[in-house]
Amino acid sequence: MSKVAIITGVTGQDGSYLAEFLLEKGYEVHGIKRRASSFNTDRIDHIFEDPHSKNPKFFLHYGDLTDSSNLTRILREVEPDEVYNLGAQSHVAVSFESPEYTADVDAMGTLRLLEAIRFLGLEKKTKFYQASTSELYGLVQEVPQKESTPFYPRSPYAVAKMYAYWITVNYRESYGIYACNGILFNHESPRRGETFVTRKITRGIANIAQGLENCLYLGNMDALRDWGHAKDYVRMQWMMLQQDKPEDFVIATGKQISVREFVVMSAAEAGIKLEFSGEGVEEVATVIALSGDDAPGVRVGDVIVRVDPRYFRPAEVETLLGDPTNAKTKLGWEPEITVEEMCAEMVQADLDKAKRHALLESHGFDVSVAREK
Ligand code: NDP
Ligand code: GDR
Repeated sequence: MSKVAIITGVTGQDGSYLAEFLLEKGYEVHGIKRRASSFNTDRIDHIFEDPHSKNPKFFLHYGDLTDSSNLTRILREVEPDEVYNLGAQSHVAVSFESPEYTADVDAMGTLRLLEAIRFLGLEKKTKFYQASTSELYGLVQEVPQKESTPFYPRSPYAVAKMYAYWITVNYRESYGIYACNGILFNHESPRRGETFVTRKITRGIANIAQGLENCLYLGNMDALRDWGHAKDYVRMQWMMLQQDKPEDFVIATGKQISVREFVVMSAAEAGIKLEFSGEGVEEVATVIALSGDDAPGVRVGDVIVRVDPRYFRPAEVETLLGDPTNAKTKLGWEPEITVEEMCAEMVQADLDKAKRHALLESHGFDVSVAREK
């Protein structure tokens, strides 16, 4: 009998990689997707199976983390062996704009799922993974951050995730549910949402290189992050549910770079050498050399990166650096993809898209490039 898993947030970056991973392991996978006014399944379209096909292994259910009756019904129908709670309003900056909604989805949504497990008497059957976050460390109290480092959340998102973290621990201790937190540091991929900084950068550089945009506007370029690849991190989510006892783990690479360094790395991958000058809101990046043929849209001397204070946050998390020793020693987990390899993969994927757009445009087709509003 194959194991059965439910993934909330299956249409997101991690959900899509995790669904692929579990299907390859022979799981029956049930994803919960939100109703949207347009298609929102592009990250999972390639693994979607026609429900009329023989022995389908991948199923989608409409649902929402704000709706307990819906979550309880799906859990009752599916009776999963494992639940991966990846669904969230996951954008830190947006959480300042929509704090109440973020709390409802990210904090109460987690409680709703745990309560559904309890209400249905699935405490002994269903293992639960909570997508916790390095944002819990916020104003960091210790470097590098490990499982025992105190939390100091700095956004409505992080505060909501802190509730989710503790309610997961509480349901484990109170009801014996196999429930655990993966405290994941930032992880990226070509499937990363377009408004998170890495993808904003790789996509912006690719569009500028191909002449589709002129300038990339960013916020705090001094921010330091420990960036890994989502594929490595979803493997770890699964590993955490295969242990004898539930435990919380930090997942990170143990290395950090700044947003500015990520910009330079991304531009270099497109054959653009950049130099930063100026300070604060006056800081800019200028093209000082070009190589290869990926950037016909720019010339030496062009200013292609500027600061826009619109992207500053009311309270910032300046630096995050994780210590994944526990995951390495207890679970044998190691990240396999470096930040350089990940950046190269993301830039190449965005260049492919930008080149297709540029080609269509050069043949007179009207193609608009979606931008952050
Ligand atoms: P994404 O933003 O790519 O995906 C979030 C998913 O949650 C999407 O499928 C989204 O649906 C869904 N979702 C949003 N609101 C609701 C709701 N009300 N009900 C049900 N589903 C909802 O995030 P990631 O894949 O990057 O992250 C996965 C999880 O891990 C999130 O919980 C995030 O907070 C957490 N995390 C992420 C890290 C990272 O660096 N990526 C690091 C640490 C933690 P839709 O597609 O319709 O928008
Ligand atoms: P983060 O990721 O807030 O760490 O949350 P994000 O990529 O949004 O920001 C990283 C850092 O870059 C700075 N920054 C900008 N960020 C965005 N989005 N846009 C900009 O223009 C910009 N300029 C500079 C930010 O200020 C920040 O310091 C991500 C999410 O996936 C969370 O869900 C997850 O929990 C954490 O990672 C770990």
